[in-house]
Amino acid sequence: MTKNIVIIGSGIIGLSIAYLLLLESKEEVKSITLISQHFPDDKPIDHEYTSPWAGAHFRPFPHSNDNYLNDKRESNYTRISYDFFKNYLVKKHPESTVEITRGFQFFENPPKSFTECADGINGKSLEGFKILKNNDLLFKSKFGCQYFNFSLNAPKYLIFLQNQIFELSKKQSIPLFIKRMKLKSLHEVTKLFNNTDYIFNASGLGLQWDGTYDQNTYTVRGQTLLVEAPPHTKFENETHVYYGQNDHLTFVIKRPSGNNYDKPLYILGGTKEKDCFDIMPSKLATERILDDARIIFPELLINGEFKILNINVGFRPFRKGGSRVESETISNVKIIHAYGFGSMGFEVSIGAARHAIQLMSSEFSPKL
Ligand SMILES: Cc1cc2nc3c(=O)[nH]c(=O)nc-3n(C[C@H](O)[C@H](O)[C@H](O)COP(=O)(O)OP(=O)(O)OC[C@H]3O[C@@H](n4cnc5c(N)ncnc54)[C@H](O)[C@@H]3O)c2cc1C
Ligand SMILES: *[C@@H]1O[C@H](CO)[C@@H](O)[C@H](O)[C@H]1NC(C)=O
Ligand SMILES: *[C@@H]1O[C@H](CO)[C@@H](O)[C@H](O)[C@H]1NC(C)=O
Ligand SMILES: *[C@@H]1O[C@H](CO)[C@@H](O)[C@H](O)[C@H]1NC(C)=O
Ligand SMILES: *[C@@H]1O[C@H](CO)[C@@H](O)[C@H](O)[C@H]1NC(C)=O
Ligand SMILES: CC(=O)N[C@H]1CO[C@H](CO)[C@@H](O)[C@@H]1O
Repeated sequence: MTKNIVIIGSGIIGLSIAYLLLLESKEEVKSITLISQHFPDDKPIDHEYTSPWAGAHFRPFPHSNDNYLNDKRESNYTRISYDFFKNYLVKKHPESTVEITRGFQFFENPPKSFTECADGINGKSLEGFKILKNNDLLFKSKFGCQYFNFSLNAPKYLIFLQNQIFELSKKQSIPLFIKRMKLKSLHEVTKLFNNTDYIFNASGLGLQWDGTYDQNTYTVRGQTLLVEAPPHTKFENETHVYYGQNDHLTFVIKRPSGNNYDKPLYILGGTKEKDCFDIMPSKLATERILDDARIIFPELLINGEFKILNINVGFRPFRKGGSRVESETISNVKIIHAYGFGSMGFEVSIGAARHAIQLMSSEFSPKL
């Protein structure tokens, strides 16, 4: 059976699903309709649209005891994405901006899960994993580790995906419909597109059938600074995350340009604020980031100052208990949910999209 597919959401998750459907899926896709309130080439970018505000890099995490299976599933997504980035995009598509770098994490108060190398944060599944020696520890940190990593330019990567979707659908003569709208509910989709076979729900926070959003989702605000730095610092090939006192989080992630001529740009972060919905940059947060970064990452200073080009504010779409990648049938409509990825939409993107596509194939086949 050929399939008319509707994808809701044009963030990293919705675009990755469309991309992989066209690139590698064996499904017979009849058409793809992408419905979204926002798209990667919007100017200016809305703060409700999370993906373009991301770092973005790969930051592995230990599996927690109380959410072990979910963490394991999400961790698996990140390894699948890493492999795809390293073995496919880096080699075939330099314009994707994906670069492999070295990742570092430093802790002033290291959690046990890190010092004991719990599942998810050890050499078993992390290429190049190493615990740092004392004299390699940054500033006041008591523990640090390193692993191989990637960084990418989030806004440019989204545009790359969109271009690939256009190109691949054309090449394969699969009709692609792009519809910009704010859906009032998932139910509305079936009224607008009455020949829909499958709906992918990649709406970030989980738009529901009845028009509300998943009650378990919530946002965590993130403020970061886009800075220009001197050429050829170590951060060219390294991303650093520093966990200080009082939950101070300070990180630097290269923002690769995809070509060699642009200025060296970095994302300097950042905050993680629950229950804060302010789209305006907070001066206090900016100063906190700068104060910490001045001490921890002084290599980024130009003539003793940070050269700030932009202040980013985005809202990470979290979900209690973890992301939802699940199939569901409502009123005979087959839905595959893929939302609630919090602070790791880019790192899980390829693994999560593949899983969502697998569910489309496996869950809805006629059961005899
Ligand atoms: C400061 C910051 C730093 C980050 N750093 C990283 C990082 O280093 N690595 C990493 O992996 N992740 C990072 N993230 C997290 C990452 O950005 C998110 O996990 C990811 O963007 C979520 O993608 P998404 O596609 O689920 O949601 P979104 O990008 O929000 O996309 C949701 C889509 O659904 C559409 N939509 C929603 N509701 C409706 C509706 N009712 N009708 C029509 N369309 C609708 C929207 O228009 C949008 O297109 C960071 C986030 C922030 C804020
Ligand atoms: C589906 O929509 C088309 C075009 O809007 C319409 O002509 C057709 O009658 C609809 N079919 C059903 C079953 O509603
Ligand atoms: C999208 O996800 C939400 C969150 O769980 C879910 O409740 C809703 O039904 C989904 N939307 C659709 C169209 O399936
Ligand atoms: C980063 O890596 C590139 C490519 O391997 C290399 O040319 C460059 O010198 C490295 N930068 C630094 C500061 O080490
Ligand atoms: C990881 O995800 C892939 C793709 O969805 C799946 O085939 C595989 O079984 C998963 N592995 C684990 C250990 O969960
Ligand atoms: C696996 C892999 O590609 N690792 C890379 C990680 O980053 C370092 C530093 O840039 C590279 O040398 C590795 O090849």
